[in-house]
Amino acid sequence: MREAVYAFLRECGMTTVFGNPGSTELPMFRDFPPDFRYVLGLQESVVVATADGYAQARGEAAIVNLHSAIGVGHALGSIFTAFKNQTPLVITAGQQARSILPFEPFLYAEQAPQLPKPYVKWSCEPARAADVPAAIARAYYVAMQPPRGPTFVSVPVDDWDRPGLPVALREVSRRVAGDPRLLEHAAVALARAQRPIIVVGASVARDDAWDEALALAERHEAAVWVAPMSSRNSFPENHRLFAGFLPADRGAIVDRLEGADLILVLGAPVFTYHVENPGPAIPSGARLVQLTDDPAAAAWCQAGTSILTSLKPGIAALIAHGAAHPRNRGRAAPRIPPRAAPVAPARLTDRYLLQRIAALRPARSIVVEEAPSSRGPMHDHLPITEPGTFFTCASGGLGHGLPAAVGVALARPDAKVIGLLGDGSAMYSIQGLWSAAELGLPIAFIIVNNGSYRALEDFGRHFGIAALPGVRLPHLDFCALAASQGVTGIRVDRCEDLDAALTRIFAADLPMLLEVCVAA
Ligand SMILES: Cc1ncc(C[n+]2csc(CCOP(=O)(O)OP(=O)(O)O)c2C)c(N)n1
Repeated sequence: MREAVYAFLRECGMTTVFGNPGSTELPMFRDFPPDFRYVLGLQESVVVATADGYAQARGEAAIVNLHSAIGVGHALGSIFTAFKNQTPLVITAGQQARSILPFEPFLYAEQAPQLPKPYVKWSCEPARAADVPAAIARAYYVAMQPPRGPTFVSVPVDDWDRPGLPVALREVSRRVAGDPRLLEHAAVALARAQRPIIVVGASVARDDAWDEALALAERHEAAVWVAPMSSRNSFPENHRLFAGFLPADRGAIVDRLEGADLILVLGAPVFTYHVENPGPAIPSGARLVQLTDDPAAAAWCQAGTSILTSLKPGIAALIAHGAAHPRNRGRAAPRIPPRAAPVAPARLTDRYLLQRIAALRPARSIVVEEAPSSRGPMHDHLPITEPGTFFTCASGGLGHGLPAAVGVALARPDAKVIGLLGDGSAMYSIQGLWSAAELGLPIAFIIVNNGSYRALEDFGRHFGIAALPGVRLPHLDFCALAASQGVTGIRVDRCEDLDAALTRIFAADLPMLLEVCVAA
């Protein structure tokens, strides 16, 4: 059976196996084919997040192997994130041998296919060893169907050395096409709108529809906002029509969208909220049209029309329908909020750091961000202007960014990867530094060290709490943590030293870590 699985994985291009091994999987790696490589992560949440970054950056599914129930348990937070990220992962996990399953053996996974639910799209433990290749093939096709996401196959350890039925790679559609009638209505509504606003979400980037979104916005002279908590970049943030980032707050969203007569949401839910706030979802007088590849997001959309479609063909259909309505040629220019003013080098703040990263980072470099309270300053001072150059997690689950940067760098050796990480966030998956060092990936890890869970301190004020326990992070030494894993670290706590340090880590051909001690 093992040969049949490897033959299928090879055909799909899944020749990089992300894993952390255990006794219940070892026969999977007997005669490990020389054209495959194994990427070792030192904890399973790191393994899955690394695979997530790799799969997203390639736009193809990645294969992961975890150790029985405990490995899946460790990985579950990252599986949740991969589900929210719509990242195609085929996750296998070891199970005890079939003949001893009734006797609750050591490392046995009880109800193995249930364990990662509901954060996998499909899961199974095949009834026979012979069916494992077919199960993995199904897991692959499901992972790649929109909305993409992780799938799971539990494999009893004795199966790998039993006969298996080979499976051939089939062509299975990876996109869905929207209802032409609804798309036509949407195109007409857009052409007739006096003040259309476009909201772009991560599915625009995931479906490689950057050019289409740009062309549509320019055709209709529509202001473009980024959907709340978007995990990918879908529009040039230095474009004259770029309006900014919607907050994850119902009332604040309505304020930003006020005055629109048509809100066209491309590839995002309507909307992701982080705080309670009563009231309508969209301003009164506005009509909403959503293009989404996610049937669930279409079903719970709070207003208007939802069109289930992959984003590239969906937006292309809106463009193909025709030019802006002649009546609208003379309509008022879209309202674009003013850009943030530059910050002076008075104190080493996260804002100043982000401004210098923007000035010094290599062309086409990719930012993988997990620095919660620096997200706003990043939006203000580090504009992302090219497609496929920004990743963060859609789930809000910390521990994704550091290993995801490793996966992105593995997939994109042509680009400098910058891991922009909070001190708290980095500690959830600090073992990822070891993988970066072992793989020799020239990632620039930048730790925004503010000595606290600053976002929670800020959030405490939302609940009227002035002082919170458990949010201070003194005594962490990131240079020492890096050095112990084979990564060179430098620490900076003065504005004067920042440019030289950034220049050095951006030029390095091995991973480096820059710990920036920032003022409040
Ligand atoms: C796995 C997980 N645990 C806890 C949280 C709650 N949480 C949200 S923001 C945050 C603080 C992150 O600290 P840091 O990375 O230092 O960034 P800062 O807030 O200081 O910008 C925490 C703990 C979370 N989102 N995910």
